Order: sequence, then structure tokens, then C-alpha cells
Amino acid sequence: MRIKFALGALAVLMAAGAVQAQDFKPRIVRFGYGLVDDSNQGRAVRLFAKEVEKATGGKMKVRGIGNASLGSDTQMQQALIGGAQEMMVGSTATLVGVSPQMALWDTPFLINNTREADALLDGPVGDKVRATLDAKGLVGLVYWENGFRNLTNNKHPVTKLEDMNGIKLRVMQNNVFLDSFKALGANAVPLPFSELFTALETKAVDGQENPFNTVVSSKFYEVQKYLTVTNHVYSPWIVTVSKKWWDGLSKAEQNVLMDAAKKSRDFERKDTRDEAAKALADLKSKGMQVNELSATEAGRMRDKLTQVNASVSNTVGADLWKQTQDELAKIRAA
Ligand code: TF8
Repeated sequence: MRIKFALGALAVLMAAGAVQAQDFKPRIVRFGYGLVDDSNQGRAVRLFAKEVEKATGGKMKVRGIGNASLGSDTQMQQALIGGAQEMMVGSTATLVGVSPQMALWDTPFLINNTREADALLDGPVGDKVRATLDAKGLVGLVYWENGFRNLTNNKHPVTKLEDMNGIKLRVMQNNVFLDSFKALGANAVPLPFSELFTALETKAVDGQENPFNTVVSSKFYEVQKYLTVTNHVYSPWIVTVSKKWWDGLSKAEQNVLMDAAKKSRDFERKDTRDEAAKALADLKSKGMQVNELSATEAGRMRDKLTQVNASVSNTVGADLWKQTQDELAKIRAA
């Protein structure tokens, strides 16, 4: 009895071992990202790389390549779609041209806090939006946190709506961001992130908007004087894989990547939140002048910004828009 059982268990172990050996091929994964190595993106890519190497006994090697060295977000997306690059992480906002449903995440004030963000992004709505990439040559694995966006500029403190007038503001390259900041009265200029520091430094633009973390890691405090706490939108990042490449992987390899992606997501969100909590004090000590908006002015900006909701709903479809509102109501009631 006992011997039979032991032999059976051994056979199972051997079979599993055999499957493993041939299921992990030696592979190099180029994982591109836009921020510098010493950023929340860089740290989470390195954690992902470690997890993948551990799980495949070193067979799959992930090379994190930061600083937009492989190209801007949109250039990398095209490389993934064409199969010339394996993985990347970048803003969902730059994917709207590939999949219009991604515009959902650009809705101003859609998400109020990180609890809502995690529940919405990791729930059925997030899954549905992520799945729209499949037909476009990309596999979306998980969402990471970019964070709540805030405004910086080099002209004057923005304390009221009218202060936005005439500020030449770099925005991400999609219509929701363009329309949002036009609605506020700014002169919105779409630019890839990889060109942003130079544009600020040479004063080609006056300002930009990004989470505190990025203002720190990209050293925008060196070229921007004023920071206004607006929290006008919660931006996710999305980790994507070339579908061409993904389809050639074994199930075991795909599972390793998904599993490591989830670990990197949990690590990245915590790391980003810890860093964001300290960032304002850090930026002040580096000489930035920080101001909060009065409730009245925040309300006035909010009114202007939510005027773009109808066009987001149009872009993503009324069904997805409604499902999102229902899901948020559920999350808020829980
Ligand atoms: C932006 C985004 C950036 C991302 C990043 C380079 O302002 O917030 O963080 O695109 O992946 O472009």
C-alpha cells in the first residue's frame, strides 16, 4: 500500500519535473519603461525580473530598459504589436489610440482614493478594459499605480481657475487630456513624456501634470517652481506583453509572467504610495512652492473638468460607462 503510494507520488513528481524542464525555454525579455531607473517604475520592473528568473530557474531573463531608451510609450506599443519587443509598462492614456476604452481611466475625478482604484482596476471593469487589448496585438497583464495627478508650472501659483489662462501646458497625447485642459483655459500641448524635461527646461512649455512621484524621480523640481495640489485624475499604468510573442510561450511560461506581474503590482502600489506620502515634503525642501486649492476653486475646476465626461462616455461606449458608474457605487457602498 505504502510503497504503491510512494511510487505514485514519485511518478507525479517526475512528470511535473519533466514538464517543467521543457516548458521553460531560455528567453530574453526586453521590458521597456519611460521613467528613470531610480523611479517607482524601475523598482517594480526589477522586482518583476527577479520573480521571473526565480520561477524559471534562470531560464527566462528579464532586461529592464528604462528612460524611454527603447522609445516613448507609443513607440514601444508599436514595437510590442509588431513583435520587435516583448514587454513594457506605460500609461493607459497613451493606449487610447490603440483601444478607445482606455480613455475611461482619463475621466477627471472618476476615482477618489486608492481603495476605489484597486477595486475598480482589479475588478470586472478593469478586466474588461484590459481585455480590449487582445484584439489589438497586446496582452494586458496588470495595472500598476501611476497615481493622482497634480499640476506644476513655472509662471505663477495657480490658486484659482483663471490662473490657468494662457499657461502652456504639456498634456499626454489623447483627446480627453487635451479637452480637459482646454476646458480649464490652458493652452494644452500634447507631447510624449520622453520630451517633457527638455520642453520644460527650454521653456517650450510652462507646465505639466503628473503624480508627485514623477515630479521627484524625473527631477521636474529643477525646472518647475509652482506645484498646485489638484488630484484631478487617477492615472494607472498597465503592464503589457507583445501578443505575437505571448502566443509562442508555453502555458507554464505565461503563468510565470502573470504570477510575477501580480507580485510586481502589489509591490509597486505599496512602494508608490509610500513614496507619494513623503514626496510633498521632499519637493518643498527642494524649493518648490506648493499650494492647495480652496474648496470653492477646486469645485470650479471640477465643474469645468467634468464637462468632458459626456465625450468620454461616447468614446468608451455608454454600456461600459454605465457599468463603471454602477461598479463604483457598489465599491463606495461596501
Ligand atoms: C505621462 C505619464 C508617464 C508615463 C510613463 C513614461 O505624463 O504620466 O508617467 O507615460 O510611462 O506621460
